Amino acid sequence: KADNGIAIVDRDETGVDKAFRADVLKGLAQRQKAIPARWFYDERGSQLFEDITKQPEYYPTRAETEILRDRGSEFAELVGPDRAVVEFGSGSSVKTPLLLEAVAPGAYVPLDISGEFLRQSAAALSEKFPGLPVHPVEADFMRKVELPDEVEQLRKLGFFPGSTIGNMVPRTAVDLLRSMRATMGADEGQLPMLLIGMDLVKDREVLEAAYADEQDVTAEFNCNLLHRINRELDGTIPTEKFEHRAIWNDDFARIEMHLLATEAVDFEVSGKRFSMAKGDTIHTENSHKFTRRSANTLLLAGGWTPLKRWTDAEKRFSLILAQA
Ligand code: AVI
Repeated sequence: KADNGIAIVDRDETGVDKAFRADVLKGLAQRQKAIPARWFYDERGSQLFEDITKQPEYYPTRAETEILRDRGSEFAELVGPDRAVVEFGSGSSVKTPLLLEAVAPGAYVPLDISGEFLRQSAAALSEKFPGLPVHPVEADFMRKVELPDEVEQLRKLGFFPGSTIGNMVPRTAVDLLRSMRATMGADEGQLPMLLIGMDLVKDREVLEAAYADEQDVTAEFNCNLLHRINRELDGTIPTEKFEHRAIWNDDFARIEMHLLATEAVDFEVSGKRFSMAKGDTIHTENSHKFTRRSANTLLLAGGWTPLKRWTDAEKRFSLILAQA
């Protein structure tokens, strides 16, 4: 981290991302192998995620967009005009404009760890909303972020769509919700609001299909992690001996993605040897799903009081407005 809090990718002398290597080596050494989902998103992974959102089985993006499109006037009434919209993540080209059109903000502040994504989406947004001050901040929003002086006097509305909160275990999700409060000045007496997307518990078949589409785009997204490890960390993983699995874990109310070894395999990563028996898996992602009550409980644990909740017509996905 630089003094100003900006996250910088820390590479060794050969250009390897040290945090990626540390997470992979630690995760592969565990009995239940596991690699954090954040490492899916290299250039190819980000493109594959975009493709996933267009698959017929993957309903969350369409359902959330429907709510943003249909309920804008209701958000606007509760939120009021001239807020600084603070987006946690660099924004989607479809969802962000829908929110900004609805709430008539005084400024837009996207926060993202990747300066590249941030600059691209901030430029596209400025073009679409010529009168709107846009202040991108390159930072890790899992911690408190200093917002630009220009928005200090404006009331804040946090925006965290996509049910990305569901990719975190509850302990991490609560830490993030508390960091959001701190970033938006809740501890200094401001009363920020938060509009957050949370996917809903539903039939196992619907959920498992959303994470195992017919076209195998999600399978490719999952397997891309193995290709990334081989390419960036000198890996020898026999990728053709792994299969994608998406399984509903009912105890923890989450879809788990795994990479399953279809036969016994031995491989190296960064000079370290690993072996897996047939049927062993690498756990690559959790995607928690919520009920009205579990969503509210998580928000309350993170310091946010839910005010109002909207769902799409088929009740698959929820957007919740909360107050610090
Ligand atoms: C980014 N995140 C909310 C997606 C999800 O649904 O959990 C990531 C994803 N993984 C597989 N498909 C989509």
